[in-house]
Amino acid sequence: MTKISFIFVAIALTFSTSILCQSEATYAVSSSAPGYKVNGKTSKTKSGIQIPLILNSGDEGVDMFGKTVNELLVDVEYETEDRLHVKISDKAGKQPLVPDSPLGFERPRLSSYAKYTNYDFLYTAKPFGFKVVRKSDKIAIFDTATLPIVFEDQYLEISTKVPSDANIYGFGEVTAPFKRTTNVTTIFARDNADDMYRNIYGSHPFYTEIRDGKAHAALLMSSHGMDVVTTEGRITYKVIGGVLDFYFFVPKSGKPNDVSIAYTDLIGKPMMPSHWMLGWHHCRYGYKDIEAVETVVRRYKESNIPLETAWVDIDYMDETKDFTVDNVKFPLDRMIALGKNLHENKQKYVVMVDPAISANTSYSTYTRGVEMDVFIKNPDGTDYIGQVWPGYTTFPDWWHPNATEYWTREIVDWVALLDLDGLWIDMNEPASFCLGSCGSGKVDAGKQPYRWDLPQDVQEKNHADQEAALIAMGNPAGETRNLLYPKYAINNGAGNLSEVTVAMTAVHHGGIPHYDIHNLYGHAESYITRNAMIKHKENARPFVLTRSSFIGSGTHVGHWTGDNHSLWGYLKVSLSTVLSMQLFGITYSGADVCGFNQNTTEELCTRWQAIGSFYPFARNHNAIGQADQEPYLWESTAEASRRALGVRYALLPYIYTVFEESNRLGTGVWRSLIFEYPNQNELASNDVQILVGTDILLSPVLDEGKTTVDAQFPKGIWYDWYTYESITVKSGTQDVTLDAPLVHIPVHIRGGAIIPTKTPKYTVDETYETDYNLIIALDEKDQSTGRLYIDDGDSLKVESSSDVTFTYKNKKLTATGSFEYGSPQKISTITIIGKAAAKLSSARIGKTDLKLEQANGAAVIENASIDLTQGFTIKFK
Ligand SMILES: *[C@@H]1O[C@H](CO)[C@@H](O)[C@H](O)[C@H]1NC(C)=O
Ligand SMILES: *[C@@H]1O[C@H](CO)[C@@H](O)[C@H](O)[C@H]1NC(C)=O
Ligand SMILES: *[C@@H]1O[C@H](CO)[C@@H](O)[C@H](O)[C@H]1NC(C)=O
Ligand SMILES: *[C@@H]1O[C@H](CO)[C@@H](O)[C@H](O)[C@H]1NC(C)=O
Ligand SMILES: *[C@@H]1O[C@H](CO)[C@@H](O)[C@H](O)[C@H]1NC(C)=O
Ligand SMILES: *[C@@H]1O[C@H](CO)[C@@H](O)[C@H](O)[C@H]1NC(C)=O
Ligand SMILES: CC(=O)N[C@H]1CO[C@H](CO)[C@@H](O)[C@@H]1O
Repeated sequence: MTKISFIFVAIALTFSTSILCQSEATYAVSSSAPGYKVNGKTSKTKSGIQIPLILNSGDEGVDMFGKTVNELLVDVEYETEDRLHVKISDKAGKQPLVPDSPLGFERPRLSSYAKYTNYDFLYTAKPFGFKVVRKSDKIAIFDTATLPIVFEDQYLEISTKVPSDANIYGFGEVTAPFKRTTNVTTIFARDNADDMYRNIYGSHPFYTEIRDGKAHAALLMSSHGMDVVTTEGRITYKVIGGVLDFYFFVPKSGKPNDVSIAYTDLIGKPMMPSHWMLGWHHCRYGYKDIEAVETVVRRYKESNIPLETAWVDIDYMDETKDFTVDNVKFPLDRMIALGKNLHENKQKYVVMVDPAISANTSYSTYTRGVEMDVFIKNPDGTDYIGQVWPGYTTFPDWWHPNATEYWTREIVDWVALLDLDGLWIDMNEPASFCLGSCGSGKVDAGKQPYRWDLPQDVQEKNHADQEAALIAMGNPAGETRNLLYPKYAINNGAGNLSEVTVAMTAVHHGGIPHYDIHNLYGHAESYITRNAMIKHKENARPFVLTRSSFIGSGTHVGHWTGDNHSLWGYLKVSLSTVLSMQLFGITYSGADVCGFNQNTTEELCTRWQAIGSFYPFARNHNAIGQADQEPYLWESTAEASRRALGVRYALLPYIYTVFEESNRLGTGVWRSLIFEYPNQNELASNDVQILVGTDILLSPVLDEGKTTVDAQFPKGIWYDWYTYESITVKSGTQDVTLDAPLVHIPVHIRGGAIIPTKTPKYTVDETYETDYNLIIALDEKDQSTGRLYIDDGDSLKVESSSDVTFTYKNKKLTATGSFEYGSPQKISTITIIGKAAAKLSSARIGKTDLKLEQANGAAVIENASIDLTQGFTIKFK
């Protein structure tokens, strides 16, 4: 048996109180708590060790915000070479866990431990504290030793030491800069229009830290509400339930990308999009009728701005009820015809569906749900009623044994009827407009006004009534915790936990209070909806876009960052929110281009279309009542869109290849510079330039009135996409001011890359019908490499694919790899850029000469017509 790496250090640590000065009492840490000590023998388990703990102060806990749990177990599992699992739980096993299921999180089942690990687990016995140490450089990447652990039924606290000004990325979902600074990040799913720094739709208690050029990461697997305090020298978790279930990711290389790979090894790899999903999407809440949508599709075409997918928001519904249409404004025959027309033009069709179901006995989706008994319950067993767009609603309980069958039928019937290509699932935090319950039995109770439409005094009265009703509803059977008002009030942007959502005391199947699985609701709906889409079309990659997400959602669905605002600040922060999603494994993500709420301006929309054209998921979306923002409305916006989307569509084979890598490995589609150049600490806060994969660098204008960009370029040669002009950085990084007139977005190709492209056409399909082209961008050694992945672009089970590596070296281009993909694929134009390219005058493949010309500072072969059915070599002179 190989040795398990742990060291028993029986030295009591003393806690220094001098570092605990906190200005805001709420965020103070519990230096006064007694902590725990090891209580008896550490035992070996199948996959590691188990350490019993007992309260350090005899039997008196301080009950800071809940009931102290006296006896704990620490299960340490050496899961893989780069992943360590440390779970601190109550010995009695009463604390609720994230359900071990696809609707929660499916844990790996281990029967052995990793024989070699990149980390050591070290602990102290009295008080108990632990460290995770990276073996290669002995750095403690997680170290709880400065503060006592607190473990109460409704309050858990644990802290780790970090260096000052630590490079912390992650913790979300939050609308904030990419690198997290001193602040509190609250994690609790909430419907809110991208309130800066506050909790919004998704829950991801995960972070990556880059320290001295090396990265590691930690996940707290919890579905409970929490505050994460990132402050000078420390991260503190303050969680209102469950257990302390940590995973640490310590790749040997210390490369940030390897952290993403290790994280997604646990939570699942990001979904693989179809070709068409990478096209441009357009949507708006507030199109007044189907004709308005048809007009948009037509005007896009007249303006020659690519449109791949037309979306319809809740406007199409009959009184905003799911799976119905408004017979006057969006009659069914016209809705069906829209889909047919789109498909005839090789375009796609997506509509919105909300989880809340109108409590209306003449609505069959509701009555079927009642028959199958699938809705969330009040503590007394009656259906729980909230309020969403259609008025009083019920909410499917995804954990009910009938829920999957129920929802699948509703989805499949609807998607088949309209011949939809995808679904957009919104309001799944879940959002509800009452405080907790709107009252039992509100069935067929009419469509009451929305809260915000009422006079202030009426709103206040209603709120007070709802609060009283909520308290009167009482706790689920056997529940002793204070679910409505836990003593530790997380910094929830909505106030009390049951505000704008389902009551914490509402009950899911098996008696689970909503309190324990609130953050999983949107994730569970995502999983079931995705499978319903697969049921509809067995072998098409399902398209589901969700608002609320959880650890692992990216395996099933994409995400848009929610209801942002048409403001310059939101344009800027959209880049960091999309970057954070990449870390969470939701690589297919993007923000509403031109902004959702508030009126956009021509300049803002023009700049937003330019960078938005490169979001992994790229869609213009606007809110009801706001100024129109279709990109064809202003000449500058139209021109910027045509140009930027021209680049995106040209890059589709490259972007698709990056997605394939993301799907296989877990790496980001969008990447921050620091993740690719971790040793350049001056890039640590740069969240305004973006790498698509490793080879395409975007430097957008994000400020009003500016026509230049102050950009940072890392070491290497960077070629301007449009002119092939180069910037050479010999070492470190270089600041460069780039020209960026209104319709222009600077795009650079990394020297050393070979980029596969296509000739951009109006739709993705038409673009894919053109031949492949290659851009060979030479590095300082006149070399470069690149990869091209090809499959049919839509099958869930890929039957055949090609995976080609291109290498340029010593004036020779070689293509090697696998060439299984059936349909004929050809390479047409090959463009070589870089100083050495100017000296090339001829090229040969086998015994055939290829015509090579010098044009615009590049050596170009046109109409090469090289079959991609086997490897080849081209020799240049
Ligand atoms: C911290 O969050 C608050 C909002 O809660 C925000 O106003 C402030 O700017 C943030 N501070 C930093 C340093 O990011
Ligand atoms: C599931 O639905 C059926 C009706 O289709 C119902 O008879 C049954 O009670 C439901 N199951 C549960 C667990 O509620
Ligand atoms: C119930 O649905 C029917 C059919 O769509 C509709 O006419 C009616 O107004 C709805 N009733 C309520 C109370 O919302
Ligand atoms: C939260 O609930 C408490 C207790 O009922 C109440 O006093 C307080 O005003 C509520 N807070 C908000 C923001 O509604
Ligand atoms: C926004 O645009 C709408 C529609 O053009 C207009 O009615 C409204 O007054 C504008 N709002 C503001 C704040 O300018
Ligand atoms: C490549 O083919 C196109 C269209 O067939 C033609 O217009 C062009 O002149 C050709 N270029 C070269 C260099 O032969
Ligand atoms: C950062 C920012 O611009 N926040 C704004 C978001 O939108 C709300 C509502 O319009 C404004 O009040 C905030 O200032």
